[in-house]
Amino acid sequence: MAKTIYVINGPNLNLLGTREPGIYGRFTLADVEKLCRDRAKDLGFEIEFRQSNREGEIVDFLQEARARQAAGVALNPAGYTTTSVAILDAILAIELPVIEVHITNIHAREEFRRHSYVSKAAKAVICGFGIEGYALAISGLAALTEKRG
Ligand code: CA2
Repeated sequence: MAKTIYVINGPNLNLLGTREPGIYGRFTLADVEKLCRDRAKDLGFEIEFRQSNREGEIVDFLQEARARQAAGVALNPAGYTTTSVAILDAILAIELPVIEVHITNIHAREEFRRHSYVSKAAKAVICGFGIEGYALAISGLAALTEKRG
């Protein structure tokens, strides 16, 4: 049975492609989902694709990934990146590789976006590649999974 990778998106990412195209581009979250499914399929993985505007629901998704023995998680915590100790604690608790993804280069934007609680527990961080960053995270998780046997 193909191993599953969770792709979890935080608040407001449901608006992708409909607002602020100058910052986040014209691709929608449905386009991101298709990109993730295509890359995962090429690599022999399946995708659980989630989005929530609620912090606790993101914690629930992370715990679900653990319970379902997922290979790992690609997580764009969006606005919770800079504030959420609860999401940090969930990542520490689930003991799965979590790749933090940001569409934009958070280091080239406002100073407050640079601090990430999630980075303290993430296996790796990808930012600035646009939505291609999600595909890179899936490739990285697939490589890690192969390495671990
Ligand atoms: O670059 C990213 O992926 C971010 O995680 C996006 C977050 C932002 O708070 C982070 O600093 C960087 C914002 C997501 C909001 O998404 C929108 C998409 C379209 C229109 C408005 C918001």
